[in-house]
Amino acid sequence: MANQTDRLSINAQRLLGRLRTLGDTGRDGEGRLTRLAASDTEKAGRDLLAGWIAAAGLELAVDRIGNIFGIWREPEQGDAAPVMMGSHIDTVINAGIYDGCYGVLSGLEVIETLREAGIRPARPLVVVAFTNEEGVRYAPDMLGSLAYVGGLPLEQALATPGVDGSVLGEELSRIGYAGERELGFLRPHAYLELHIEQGPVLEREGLPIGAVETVQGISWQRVTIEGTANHAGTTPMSMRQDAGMAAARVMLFLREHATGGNAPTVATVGCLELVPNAINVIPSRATFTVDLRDPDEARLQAAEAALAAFLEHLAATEGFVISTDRLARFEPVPFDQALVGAVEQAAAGRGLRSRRMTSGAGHDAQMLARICPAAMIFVPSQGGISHNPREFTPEAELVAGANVLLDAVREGLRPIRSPSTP
Ligand code: HGY
Ligand code: MN
Ligand code: MN
Repeated sequence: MANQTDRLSINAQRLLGRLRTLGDTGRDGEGRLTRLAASDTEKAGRDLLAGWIAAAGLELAVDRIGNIFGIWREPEQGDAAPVMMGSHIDTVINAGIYDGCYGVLSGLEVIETLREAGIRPARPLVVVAFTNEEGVRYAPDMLGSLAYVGGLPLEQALATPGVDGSVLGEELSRIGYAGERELGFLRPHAYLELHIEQGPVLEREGLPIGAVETVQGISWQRVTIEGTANHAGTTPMSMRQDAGMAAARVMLFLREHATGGNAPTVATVGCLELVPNAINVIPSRATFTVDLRDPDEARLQAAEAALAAFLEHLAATEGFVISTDRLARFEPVPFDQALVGAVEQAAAGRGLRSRRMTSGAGHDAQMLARICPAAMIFVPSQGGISHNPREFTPEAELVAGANVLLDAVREGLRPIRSPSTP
């Protein structure tokens, strides 16, 4: 095994420079970064990535749902299944620069590093950026990778309506990323995703690497509560059917349910709209989203059932008309134990301590796990902050994570021939 000095490592400045450049793509007049799926700002990010893929000498491919691939395949590899690395470059609203982008750019960096070192892996290597991982504009999240693995029919994926009244397939055509390649045109030998943790665990334990072995379950739904508009001044409290107050009671119910026991259940109401949204009118309608998550499927189902019962109670006792729409539902996903072990070994090989852990966030890897061995590598998030412009990971930790990805991929690839490099 190579010692630390002559061990092959990624080009840190190239990776960090690209992270900054992509991180500056899609900022508004106040400097806020937002690259929602298939938007003009995301197109700018896609164009930048496609340029780097082409400049690296890889085959650039785009599939029917807009997933972007950089493929390194040498003739002697024949039709061997590739090792795939990737994540996403779409962001939430007013985002940080690392979520998703770090994994895509590190995958590209690993490929360029191996090519420049003259190392010819036994398998093709592929880097991918999946469409609409965040799910902010189009639900569900991880839509591009879900469609890729056959979890969502292409026509249904393309017809997905956006929160802004757009349609995903039309937007992909408009920005020039409705590609030709069929979904699933590459069936990976394995998939490895490097990502920031987006939570507090690694930093709290002083660990540089997380070997992710599961992703918790996710339940997204939209709730609509219909009440009765009335005058804010003249209507006695006993005569109101206030949809806004009903929504507030649902939020408090969710908070109590999630914090009541010592379970790791989490509940979030991230979107809320009141109609008619006027200062002196009792809201006739409240529409809001509920994001429930739990690493245990039975507990997640129990949380969904408790919410449904509370909504029924509200309707029965106060006469509200309440409806719900399912937006996303993914059970907890276990990753491939051998691949998780390869991550731990790659970290140890660099003298880096690691721990096995569950991902609180959803990731494309949980979809790829349906068709091939998949696992993830985490690096710490400062203060556990993410989905926030204050998202930050120190450069040394970013570089360490990318080198662990390099070694984990390399371990899995018997070189056909390699020069004197170790
Ligand atoms: O919602 C998530 O966990 C991810 O950021 N899409
Ligand atoms: Mn992400
Ligand atoms: Mn995210």
